[in-house]
Amino acid sequence: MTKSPHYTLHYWGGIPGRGEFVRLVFEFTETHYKDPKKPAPLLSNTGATSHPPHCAPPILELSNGSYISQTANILAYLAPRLGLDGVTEGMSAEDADVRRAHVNQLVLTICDLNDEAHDVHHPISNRLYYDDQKPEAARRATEFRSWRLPKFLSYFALVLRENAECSNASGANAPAYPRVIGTKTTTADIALFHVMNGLEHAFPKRTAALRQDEGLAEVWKLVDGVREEPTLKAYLGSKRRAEFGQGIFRHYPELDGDE
Ligand SMILES: N[C@@H](CCC(=O)N[C@@H](CS)C(=O)NCC(=O)O)C(=O)O
Repeated sequence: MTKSPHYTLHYWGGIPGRGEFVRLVFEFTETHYKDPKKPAPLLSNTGATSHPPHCAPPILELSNGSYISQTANILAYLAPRLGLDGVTEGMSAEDADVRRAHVNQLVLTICDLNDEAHDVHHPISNRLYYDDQKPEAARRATEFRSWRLPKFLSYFALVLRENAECSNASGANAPAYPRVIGTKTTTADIALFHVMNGLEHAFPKRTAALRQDEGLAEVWKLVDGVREEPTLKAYLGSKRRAEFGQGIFRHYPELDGDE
């Protein structure tokens, strides 16, 4: 009998952070994983992980003792194994490859948005405290709220509107809420939910205003649909879910505003 794979997620404790993209994928699919929250011994140390060493967490440890890092790369590895790559029965190998690449393209774009949200409160350096870069953070926040965030959300709304496979699906095949690609949940849908959830925490006024924008309605339908998925709902209400706190998505009222 072949043993089912087991996974250990190595990420900092106390915040959801980038580890949460991976955690949500495991939680959604009810995949067992360990989460020891002590990544430091694995960093830049081939003795602990074999080649190549890892620059920063999240790092995923696989059943065979290999380790992989970079959030989007981890999701690209897990997506086909957990049925979250958008590939459907009967697709040619070539079409399946393209589908996986498209899912990864969207995940990478979501990671870009994640990084920009982080850089609002740390525009100069991660090594400095927020208090040491407040004027720069205020300028960055204005740019983010007024330009970058609407640009990203308009892009994702476009992706959702243009997903004809999903909007044309009818009857039993019609999904209850939009998906970014195809009709089945992919890692990109889960990642988009996570970033939007973080943005709602960090920028409650700006995201509330953007909820009123009819052109972005599809994005919020996806966010609210993923949030209600039974396995994720149970996880989000559990003690395993860390608070956003002092992580990537921080709420500083002075950086928020409705425009
Ligand atoms: N592009 C990487 C970024 C990884 C990253 O910045 N990890 C953070 C935690 S969320 C970290 O610990 N960084 C330490 C560092 O960059 O020195 C990814 O998506 O995994």
